[in-house]
Amino acid sequence: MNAVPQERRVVTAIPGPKSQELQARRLDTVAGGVGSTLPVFTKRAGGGIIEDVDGNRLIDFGSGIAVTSVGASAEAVVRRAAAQLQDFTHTCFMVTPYEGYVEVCEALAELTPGDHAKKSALFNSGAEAVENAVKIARSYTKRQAVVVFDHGYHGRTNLTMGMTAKNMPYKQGFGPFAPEVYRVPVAYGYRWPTGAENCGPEAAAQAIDNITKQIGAENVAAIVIEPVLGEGGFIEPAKGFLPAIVKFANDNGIVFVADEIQAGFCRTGQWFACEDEGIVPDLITTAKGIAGGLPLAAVTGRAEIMDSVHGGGLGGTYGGNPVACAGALGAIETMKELDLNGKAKRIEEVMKARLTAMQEKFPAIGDIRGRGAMIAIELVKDPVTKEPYAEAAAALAKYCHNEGVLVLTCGTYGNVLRFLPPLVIGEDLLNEGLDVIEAALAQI
Ligand code: PLZ
Repeated sequence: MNAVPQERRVVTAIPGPKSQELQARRLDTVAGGVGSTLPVFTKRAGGGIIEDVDGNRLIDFGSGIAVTSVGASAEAVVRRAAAQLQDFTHTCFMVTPYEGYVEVCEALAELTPGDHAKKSALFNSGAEAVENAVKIARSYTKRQAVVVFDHGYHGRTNLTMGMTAKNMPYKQGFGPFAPEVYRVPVAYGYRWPTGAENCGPEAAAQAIDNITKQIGAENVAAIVIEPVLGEGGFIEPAKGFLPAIVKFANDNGIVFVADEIQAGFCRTGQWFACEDEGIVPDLITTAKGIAGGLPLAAVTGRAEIMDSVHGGGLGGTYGGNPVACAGALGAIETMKELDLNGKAKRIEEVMKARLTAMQEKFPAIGDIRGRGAMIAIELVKDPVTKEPYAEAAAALAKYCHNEGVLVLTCGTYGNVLRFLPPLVIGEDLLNEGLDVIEAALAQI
């Protein structure tokens, strides 16, 4: 078993010579459109550490974009997936089914909010789950329009690209986009003109007004939102916004879809981020954290909505692959056994306390936000004008990378530094990563 030493170690330049050699080969053969945050090539990873081919050990504040919440080599994930590999790699659930798929759907029914009858369908990627949630909502409502939000992110396929707000790099040159996708305002408290206090109800009223006046509620099949907006900048919709949108959806026969692909599975200190305001979505999309790094995604929801689709209408060759399902069962077992919701809450406590202290020294930190192990700082040139400071986010990330701490940026304005450590990270590593971030802030 791979037991990566849980310590930061920088022994070469970042990236080191072996990574640079691999990067040169990569540039010759991998399409230029596929980027990498940091071209150090991974040798092994686990707990809170990524070890590269040059022997550097980086503190992982990215989790492969919120995927390896249980670590990148969690014992139960590896054990169950390896055992499944020995038995069979694939039959295709649509040809001859297997138990693992059913067990994952049972776990999803148990863990997702609400005590109504639920059913699930499994897929390979987050984007595929979102696409299928829209298919299911359209089939159920016999309507076409899909409502999404400013700063939302839902994927890179044609439909989900159209549902995603940000043009560069996701959409530029890739149109035309699917029709019947409409974008409305979201409750972004930090940047709401009349202040965060008023933001929830005001933004909900604006969104609902746009829907009723510009689309017509009776034409809307689904409202799709991330309960904490991820790629758009870790925006927690201001209090009151989500419940108002859910009520509007319920009152108008619209399917409310929570895209929990990034925020779900213990990441925010709850099984699902929408639980924070007691929201029970009609459909939930999951991926990323669900399977400890193996590709799996799901749509879970009210049985009558899920079952409105004709037999054979949902599927895909690999959807719910048996190895990925085994990995998911291992990841869920780990989340329960190690109380990773509790761990995520503790990570929030440590991070927010340290970041709040840093904000007093460094006015570039305009906002600190997020929940659990989904925490970010928004960087601004001036705390009054709140002018986005993307250069600072890039410079901070570069400093951290050179010092052996892997951090990611995000946000519509590219000015958000986000922290997504594996939930199993040791508190010493967490604090050491924060020390490096503090040193980086002192440099800019
Ligand atoms: N919905 C909320 O966060 C994926 C994308 C990174 P896939 N986010 C990371 C990138 O640059 O491609 C995501 C998400 C939410 C949907 C998706 C899409 O999930 O598994 O990447 O298709």
